[in-house]
Amino acid sequence: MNIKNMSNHTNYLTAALLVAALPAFAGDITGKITLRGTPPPNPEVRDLANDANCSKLVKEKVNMPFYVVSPDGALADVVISIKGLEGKSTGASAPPAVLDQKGCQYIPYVMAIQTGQTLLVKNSDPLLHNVHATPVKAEGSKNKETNLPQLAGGPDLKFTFPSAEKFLRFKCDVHPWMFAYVTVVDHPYFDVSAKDGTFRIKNVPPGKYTLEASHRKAGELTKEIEVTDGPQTVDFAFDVK
Ligand SMILES: [Cu+2]
Repeated sequence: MNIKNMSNHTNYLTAALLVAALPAFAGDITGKITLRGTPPPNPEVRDLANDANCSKLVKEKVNMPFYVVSPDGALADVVISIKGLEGKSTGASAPPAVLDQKGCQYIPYVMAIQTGQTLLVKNSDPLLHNVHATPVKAEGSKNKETNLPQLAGGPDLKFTFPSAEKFLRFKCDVHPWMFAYVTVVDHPYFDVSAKDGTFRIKNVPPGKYTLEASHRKAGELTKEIEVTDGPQTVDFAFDVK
């Protein structure tokens, strides 16, 4: 072996060792959202109970889901999202998200999608709904107001939103109590807290970020985080507002 070959061999070895020593490329963030204090009672949707058609579909009492809290204080419908990863949307190739209309209510009440991701709105009711997306007219936002009737058994409606927006409101122009809030995020690193308050954001690239938790009524909380190799837990506790 001459000197030149020996040198090449050493370089290969060094490269292999470097690759092995690199940290994993992503970390998972999990956590739980809780609410301190007793929220005001969710108001009953009397208009639904009084509607001749909708009342046939829903037998139980319906309340506006302003605060969805479990007995142990777990808070649902909180959007948890990382700031600083804007521009990394994979929405165009992501599977569609689904917003259903069932029992004259939007299900889910709060959800989050990516910019460019297809949102399918379904009508599972045997009656007409009118799906009305009402983005705020913010400077620089390309999100468009859209208003579409959807007959019973009609095909799914498709929506996409090019700009990030928090709690973009959907309403129904036939049933004035029907609302849904769709947060649009410009990357895939977000989640919405489940009924047990938990959330999971997967495969976050390493870095220092602000993690933001937003609830329609309780407001916003932020925490500074650093994502490195492996999982970490970040919890948020809201106060009743
Ligand atoms: Cu409706």
